Amino acid sequence: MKKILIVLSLLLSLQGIAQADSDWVYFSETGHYYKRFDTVMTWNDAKSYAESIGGYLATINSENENTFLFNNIGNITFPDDVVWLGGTDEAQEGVWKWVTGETFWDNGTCLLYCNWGSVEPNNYQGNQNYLNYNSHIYNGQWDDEFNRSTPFIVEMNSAPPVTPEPISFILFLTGGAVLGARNLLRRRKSGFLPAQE
Ligand SMILES: [Ca+2]
Ligand SMILES: [Ca+2]
Ligand SMILES: [Ca+2]
Repeated sequence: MKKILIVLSLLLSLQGIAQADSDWVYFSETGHYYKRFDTVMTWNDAKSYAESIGGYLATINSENENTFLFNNIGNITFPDDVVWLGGTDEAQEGVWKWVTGETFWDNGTCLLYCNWGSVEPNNYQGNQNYLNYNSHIYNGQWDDEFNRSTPFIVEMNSAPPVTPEPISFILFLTGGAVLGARNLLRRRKSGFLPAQE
């Protein structure tokens, strides 16, 4: 139970250091809405959260969309300089897809719109598979990054509904883990499993 409380207080303190999310901003050229969420999540959790509210991690299909997004909500300096976008090459190294399915980069060849920073995607340490703006290094150009926890941008094709705050979603995700931990403790107490610290 003590461990569960530690996990919950850590989550709440993470929420505490989060900045205010951006407002939803509307871009007339795409007819879409965009919002930066400042509760930090791994790329995969951010993707799940975006889908849970009817959107998706932002996809960028033109110079104008890129400029609009970066200048309005993508240029951040907290907790560092990284904000997730909806691209990944986790399925096949070097082949970058948008979360909406299109392949935009195939091992050095741009197939749609691309705006990589000078040495990107560099797959640093063989383990960078997630697209982001990194305003510490690049001014609106793209980087590939490790799957750490950062803010993220959600895109919606139609007007966004009122949505639950991401902290509720994190608690929902960890709810399963908490229940699992409780069951494990019960099984340990009953002698079913040896304790491993
Ligand atoms: Ca888009
Ligand atoms: Ca990669
Ligand atoms: Ca990189």
